[in-house]
Amino acid sequence: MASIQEIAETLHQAALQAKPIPQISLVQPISLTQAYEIQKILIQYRLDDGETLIGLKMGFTSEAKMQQMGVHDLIWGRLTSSMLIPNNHITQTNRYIHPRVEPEICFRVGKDIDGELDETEVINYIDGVAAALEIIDSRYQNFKFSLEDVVADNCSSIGFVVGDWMPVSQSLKNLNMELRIDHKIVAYGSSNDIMNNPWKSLSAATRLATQYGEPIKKGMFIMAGAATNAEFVFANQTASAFVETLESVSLQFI
Ligand code: OOG
Ligand code: MG
Repeated sequence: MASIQEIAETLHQAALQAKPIPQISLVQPISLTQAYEIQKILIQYRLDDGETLIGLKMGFTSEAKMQQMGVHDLIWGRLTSSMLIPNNHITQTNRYIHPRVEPEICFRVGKDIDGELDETEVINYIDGVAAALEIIDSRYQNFKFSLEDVVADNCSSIGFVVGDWMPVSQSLKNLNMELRIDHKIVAYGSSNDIMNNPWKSLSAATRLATQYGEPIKKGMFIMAGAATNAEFVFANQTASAFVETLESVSLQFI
């Protein structure tokens, strides 16, 4: 049986080398608590390599994502500095294993949060809202995982792109959201597909961060989770995310 440190090291190397590994749960059972411990150790390796913690991401906040991946519980992961890719830039496709993209909403934290907040309170702690594109790249073969596997793998995170920040006065109710690849709409939904209200995802982030003792600091980004299913993306394609009333985001895969 591998220790949690060994599993974290294996996942860390898989990401660095862009080489998939077998699902942990097929080799040995791990609990959800152990999965979050593995994630924490994995992130510590990145921080030791000079990265900084810049935010949190929520996952499986929409029915579309839960159906697509067969995982039906909220998950959360950590965002580190190397994951943030500037809007309208290019990215090298061969640094990924089997990248997928998904349209999201990102929040910027305006003051430190040190406890659980409900969806009306949390608004007062946010100073910007933006459309975002997340790139996910499960370290597991065939993008297949259990709840514990995906948590240990920092929720498949590898990169994200954020559009221009808009004021929080912006209503986030019922906004059309689209994912395009090479200008063709490949998935669409609404901001309400994110827990009926994206602010609820943020409230859940404050609850989970409090539960796991991870402080949410001023300046951090919080990704609310995809509104639609994710789509594979390949070299020589451009992926974009549109959220009605927000500035769109785009990334070219070369
Ligand atoms: C896990 C990550 C889920 C989301 O937005 O729901 C996620 C995956 O689908 O590989 O990022
Ligand atoms: Mg996501």
